[in-house]
Amino acid sequence: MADDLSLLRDLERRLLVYKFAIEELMTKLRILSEEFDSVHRHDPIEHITNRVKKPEGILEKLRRKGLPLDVDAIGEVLDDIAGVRVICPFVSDVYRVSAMLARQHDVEILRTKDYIAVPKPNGYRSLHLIVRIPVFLSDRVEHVKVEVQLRTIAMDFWATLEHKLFYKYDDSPPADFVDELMSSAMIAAQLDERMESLHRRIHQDEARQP
Ligand code: 0O2
Repeated sequence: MADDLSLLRDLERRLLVYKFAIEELMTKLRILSEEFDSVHRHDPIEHITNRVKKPEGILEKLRRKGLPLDVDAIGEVLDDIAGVRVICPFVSDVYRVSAMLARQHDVEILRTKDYIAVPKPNGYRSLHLIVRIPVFLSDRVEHVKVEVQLRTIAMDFWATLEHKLFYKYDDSPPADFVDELMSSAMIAAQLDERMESLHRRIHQDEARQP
């Protein structure tokens, strides 16, 4: 227990650099959002949330996965200590924001998981990027990993409610529950397609206007 307390304290100190990495990424995303809106009269970002994983959550995950309880190595073993979630109006915006981030020289894309192209078996859709960005401290530069989840409003609606509902089940939920979740995910995907098509038509009409 005493060991846990000192581990949690060390973790707390270690997490500061992840807060800085999130702040840097938030600034980058806000700039992209405002600049794109001003040039193209369309903001590809609806809103952004972020979180640094709590020390207790990190400890629990390390234990659950049988990973070493080494505070200095947590950045090597966990990719989601810092998390940023970008909610976009349309699916095309998800890929647009991801491409704009990838073009920045100080943003290194370490891994991409495209759960939009290939949704998870339960229907979960989102684009996940593990990025690494430099954080300039008083005496050194740290290269810090951040998990960026990009999704549409419809994908976020589904994922938020699925998370709430699923939490009640320690094991797998009943089969009819699974089917219902999957079919709601398909409805959300159809909604995304229809809204995307309206968006495309409106922009084509605007481009044709003298
Ligand atoms: P929280 O509370 O959001 O942080 P990992 O388990 O992270 O080591 P994995 O499985 O490769 O590695 O990660 P993946 O698939 O990239 O998913 C990580 C995060 O994506 C999750 O974090 C969720 O935020 C989100 N996610 C993935 N699958 C689902 C899903 O089926 N439903 C919902 N609602 N969200 C999902 P955490 O840590 O699980 O949760």
